Amino acid sequence: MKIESVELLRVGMPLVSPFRTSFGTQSRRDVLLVRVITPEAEGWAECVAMAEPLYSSEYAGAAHRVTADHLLPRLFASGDVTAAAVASALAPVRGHRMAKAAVEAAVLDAELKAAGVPLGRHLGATQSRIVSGVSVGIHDSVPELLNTVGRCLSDGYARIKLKIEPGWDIEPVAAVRKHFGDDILLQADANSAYTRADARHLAGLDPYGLLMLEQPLEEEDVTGHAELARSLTTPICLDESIVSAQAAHEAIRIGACAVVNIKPGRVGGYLEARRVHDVCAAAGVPVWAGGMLETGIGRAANLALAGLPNFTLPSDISGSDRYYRQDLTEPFRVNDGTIPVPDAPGIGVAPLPEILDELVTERETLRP
Ligand code: OSB
Ligand code: MG
Repeated sequence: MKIESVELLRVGMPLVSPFRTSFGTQSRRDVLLVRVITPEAEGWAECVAMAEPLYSSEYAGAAHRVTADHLLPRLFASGDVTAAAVASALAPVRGHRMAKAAVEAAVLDAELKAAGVPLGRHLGATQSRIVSGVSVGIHDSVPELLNTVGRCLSDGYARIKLKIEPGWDIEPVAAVRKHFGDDILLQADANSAYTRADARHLAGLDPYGLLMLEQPLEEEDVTGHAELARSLTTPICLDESIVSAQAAHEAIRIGACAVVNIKPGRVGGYLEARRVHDVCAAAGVPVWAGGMLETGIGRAANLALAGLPNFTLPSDISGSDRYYRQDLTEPFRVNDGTIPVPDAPGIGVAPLPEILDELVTERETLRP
């Protein structure tokens, strides 16, 4: 496919309410969008890097610069491109997986839109609806948390994930379990807020029947997760630590996780995400689709990936209205606790032009 130009857009998206995690409070998303223009079709992708380097080392401003200054020149130099060849063209650049993922995803969307093939079908999705869970931020008090969780359950969400940190862990988990009963699907995510020395404390979560405890220790401490896994009955899920299919393979081999959260941005793209899925499937480790407060652009593509057969646990893909009063695309809605996988070509959606114009803060066009 011949690329005529690539547009990098920055969009400011206010969140409906602040989202607090162990790494900080988000009240706005600073989104980098990648638009690939070819003679046959236009492809769109969203970079999941956040405004600040707090979840991981990447952030939107850096993703924007590395894409314009280092990734696109390499993509352009490779001549006619296919999505399957993007990763190897960008491989000389170390790291920056979220930026690379967005470039590859935009090329893939253009390619599939030109061919009339939906992303789900291209990736091998076997499920047409994705079970929708919700990630509930850290609250100021337990009563406020119970109120939020109650609202999520009445909105039909099939699983609740509580963000935790030291000082907000056993008590909120115990309170939610007691108030809503043993039947609700419940899990916790620490975003690496603990250390190996907290093993005894974290065992305090074991009585509450959590589906999993996500990323208690820091990204690099895969060995620590393996040790911790041996001292807890709650299954460990890794998010931040799983940066590639290789990392997934090794984490599973040493017993660091019984479950894997898959985020395409974190692993460098949808094609690598599928390899992570395959490695986990071969090892009998179930996976689920994570989220990064995506707009409809990223949400659509994540739904396609989540249709693969080993995505057997509820996702973090909630409805657009969980985060945005006005999404960039037609909004995604939860129905009976699920969201359908888009079935139109490519990711199946594109930004609504008038909404995009209203929210865009910066545009840069690059040409071969
Ligand atoms: O750790 O899963 C995470 C949001 C931003 C960064 C990291 C995480 C999250 C979430 C929310 O938990 C997922 C979502 O609803 O998009
Ligand atoms: Mg997480």
